[in-house]
Amino acid sequence: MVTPDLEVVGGTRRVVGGDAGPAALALDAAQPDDVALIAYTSGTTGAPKGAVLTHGNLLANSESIALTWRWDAEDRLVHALPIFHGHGLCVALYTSLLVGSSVVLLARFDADAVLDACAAHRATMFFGVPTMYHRLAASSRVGELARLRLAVSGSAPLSADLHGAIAGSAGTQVLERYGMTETLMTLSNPYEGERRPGTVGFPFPGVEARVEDDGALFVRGPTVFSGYWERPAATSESFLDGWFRTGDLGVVEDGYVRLLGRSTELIISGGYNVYPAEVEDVLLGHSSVAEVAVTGAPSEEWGEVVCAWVVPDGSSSPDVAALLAYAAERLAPYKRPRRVHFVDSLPRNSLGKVRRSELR
Ligand code: MCA
Ligand code: AMP
Repeated sequence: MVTPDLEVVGGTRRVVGGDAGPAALALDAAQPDDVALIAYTSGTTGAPKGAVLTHGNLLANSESIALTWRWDAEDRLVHALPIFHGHGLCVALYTSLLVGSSVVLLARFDADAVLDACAAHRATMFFGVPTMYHRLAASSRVGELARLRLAVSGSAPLSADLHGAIAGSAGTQVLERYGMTETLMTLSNPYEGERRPGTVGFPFPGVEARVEDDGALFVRGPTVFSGYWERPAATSESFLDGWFRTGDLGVVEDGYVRLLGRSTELIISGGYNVYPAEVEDVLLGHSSVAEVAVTGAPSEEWGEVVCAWVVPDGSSSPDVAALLAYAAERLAPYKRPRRVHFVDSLPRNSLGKVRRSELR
């Protein structure tokens, strides 16, 4: 086995030289525009699209995060996020690797396990989705978050109430930031200065953001991907004059961006994305369903939960349990409806399209 040398460069441990051989050299040869990662994200039709991220995108993302959040080699991050998404992989893990800091990897999120790990490893940082903060806030140990220098929330909206609850019981001002798989991290509340509850702050270094009159949020900068893998039409639809159309709606208040929802029908449950079309297609396959529309219903714990509005086909009496069992065999747990409403008909516009806003 080859043992590479370790060199300390400005506090960062790097593997250099030794007789590590051609494999190590090949890694170093990657150019900024070379493809590093194809991250799959669902589309409005439910069909996954591969977001092509380059080495340059990943590096820009980690460098701007480290700079903005004052992340250095002394930091210790408690990590309980899935590493198959940008949050757990590109924000938490890659930045730790770039900076040369330490990570305590937990197999899954559990409020006690996170707080135990913070204490046992003298952690300085925790990153989570709002559902995790909701569970931490409900714990009698929430005050222990005070030992961290930084707690970050992202992937879904952190309500001002939850922000306030954690500030009230732990004294911690959770730092909320915003990003997407396609753009990596683009907006962040400040490390120093006011972290304004209910907002996602300002652009990261090198990133530009703009909100149109209709609220559409556009971003551009070195973290923004180059396009979807082998999907030129989807790629050109998502850019306007070089700016990426996020699909999120916002407003700028004193320079802070406040998100107001999405222009698409995406449901975000516990930080996971659910596209109504995929759930509707499955439910339509059940013999008792004539028509169905799926929406997100507000939930304090999950942000949103999946809600199905079903027009029964009339041949048998509606059976929620049977429908949920059918869905459970075909959908990942976070995509399954938590609520089912039987209705006589779905509200539709003159073109026949379901008016989801009337169902919510
Ligand atoms: C689990 N369940 C869910 C979810 N997760 N239901 C709805 N929404 C969910 N997100 C189901 C379980 O399957 C189970 O169903 C029931 O809920 C209770 O499970 P529980 O044990 O309480 O849940 P858990 O396993 O503790 O998971 C909760 C979680 C998890 C830890 C909050 O959802 C999670 O890790 N979310 C993070 C997702 C994330 O990293 N997203 C980033 C993507 P049953 O009772 O039927 O068995 S966005 C991104 O990456 C961009 C770049 C960004 O901006 O960050
Ligand atoms: P994904 O496509 O899985 O990368 O999810 C990206 C989406 O997550 C964004 O388009 C937003 O809708 C949402 N998101 C990420 N961070 C936040 C946040 N801090 N507040 C509200 N929504 C967020």
